Amino acid sequence: MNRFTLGIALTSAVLLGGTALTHAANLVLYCAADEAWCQQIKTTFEAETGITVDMTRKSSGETYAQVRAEASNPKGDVWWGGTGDPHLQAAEEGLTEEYVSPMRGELHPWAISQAEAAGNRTIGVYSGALGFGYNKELLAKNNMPEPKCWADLIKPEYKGQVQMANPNSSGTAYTMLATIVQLMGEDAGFDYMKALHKNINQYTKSGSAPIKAAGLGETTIGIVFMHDAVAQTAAGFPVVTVAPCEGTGYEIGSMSLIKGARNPEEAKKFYDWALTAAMQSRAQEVKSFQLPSNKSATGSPLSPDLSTIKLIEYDFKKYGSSDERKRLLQKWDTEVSTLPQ
Ligand code: S7P
Repeated sequence: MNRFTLGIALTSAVLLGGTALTHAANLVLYCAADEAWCQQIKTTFEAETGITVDMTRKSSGETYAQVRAEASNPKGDVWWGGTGDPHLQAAEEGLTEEYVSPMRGELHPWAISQAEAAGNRTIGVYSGALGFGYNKELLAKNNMPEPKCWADLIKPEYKGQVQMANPNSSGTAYTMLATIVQLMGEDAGFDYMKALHKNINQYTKSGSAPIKAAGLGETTIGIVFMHDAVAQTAAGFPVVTVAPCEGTGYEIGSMSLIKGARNPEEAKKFYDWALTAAMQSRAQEVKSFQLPSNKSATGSPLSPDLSTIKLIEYDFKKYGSSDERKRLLQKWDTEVSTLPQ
């Protein structure tokens, strides 16, 4: 190589290197599960692919609202996790992209049904049942009976002792509202929510916050997904998990590609990766005890066993539809949240 060709080769290498740097692969991830799990996903995906991830953690309802607000100028690429209802609503509103992953054959039927219900604009990544948890030390200290059923939570002895999230921001709390309506019928369900309101000490923004507060002794009871209550016990807090005696609803935590994403190739790469057994098996390392959607993923022995819990036939299509979700939330806003306590 003479001096001239060497010069060209070096210049090209510098230019190519520069180009590679300025176009560094990137992915904007909206993550709606627990913060620790979202962080684990970000760092593992970065380490395994070299793709930099810009991750924001928000609750399910908030993430949906953000995706909707940004629809004319999308900033996010993938929306991973959070309850399935807002993912279904986003699919119906054309906010998310159709995609059939080559990983699909490895998933449980419930994860695929979620995709089919949304014209392949979302897919199930995990599942878990709704319930509540309580702080056994506080309960004993205040001589309160052990709550076992939804019906117990509206008893006067629990006044100011129950915490749940606001269903507008939280997928957990929306699942609770939709569960109560499906279990009791709409009129009786709203009467229940009004009675429960009298016992609520705070509506939090995030769905898992009430059981974290129970663990710390800031509330006696928290209405949450059962896996979030189990996580507090696993972390050493005096929390007992309850599967309500009347039966309960459940979630299909979902993942969607955002329509008009700026990094569609990286988004699909993430999507396929997030459906692998290896990725899903790591959730328990950060005390996320949902049931994985990949049939070969290793779940935790601490995960609540859905086959032993009385589950309702949760109508995901109806309660994830745009009209129904808006209608129920509006009704809760006007008829429940404004009531005096
Ligand atoms: O913490 C895990 C988890 O319960 O959080 C998700 C939840 O939708 C996000 O929190 P919000 O209730 O605040 O929306 C659930 O999907 C998940 O199981």
